[in-house]
Amino acid sequence: SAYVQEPNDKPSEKCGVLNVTKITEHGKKVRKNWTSSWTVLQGSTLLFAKSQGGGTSWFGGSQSKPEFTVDLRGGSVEWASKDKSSKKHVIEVKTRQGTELLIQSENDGLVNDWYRALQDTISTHAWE
Ligand code: I3S
Repeated sequence: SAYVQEPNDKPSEKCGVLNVTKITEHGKKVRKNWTSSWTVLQGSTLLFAKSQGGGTSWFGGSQSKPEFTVDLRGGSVEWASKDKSSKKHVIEVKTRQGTELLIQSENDGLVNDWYRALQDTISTHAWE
């Protein structure tokens, strides 16, 4: 499925369930801990909350506050190389704060959409 650009320039908003792990924090390697996370892209911020069941939970709901957020401004997104993970369809996100994340799904169309959305976000907010 193709990523569809909104016709007008409203702030990017996208959400869904992805498998996520940090691999680096403050520039230091950390142990992988793949977790299914409810993921929201809101403006230039990427937010993660614990995924609840089938992924139908809404972020603003009472039990799901974000566990973790990253600022994408000045960051980068690329397809993770094979040595980063044995999984398929893995995106590597690097932030200016020295956090590196891997995000993944078995659904390649879904991951492609996220890749495009994250790249668009980073280029849109490059000069802030
Ligand atoms: O990059 P690694 O160390 O091979 O990552 C794998 C490990 O983190 C493994 O956990 P433990 O070694 O802590 O038991 C995970 O279960 C795997 O999923 C990790 O590798 P993948 O290739 O799935 O990202």
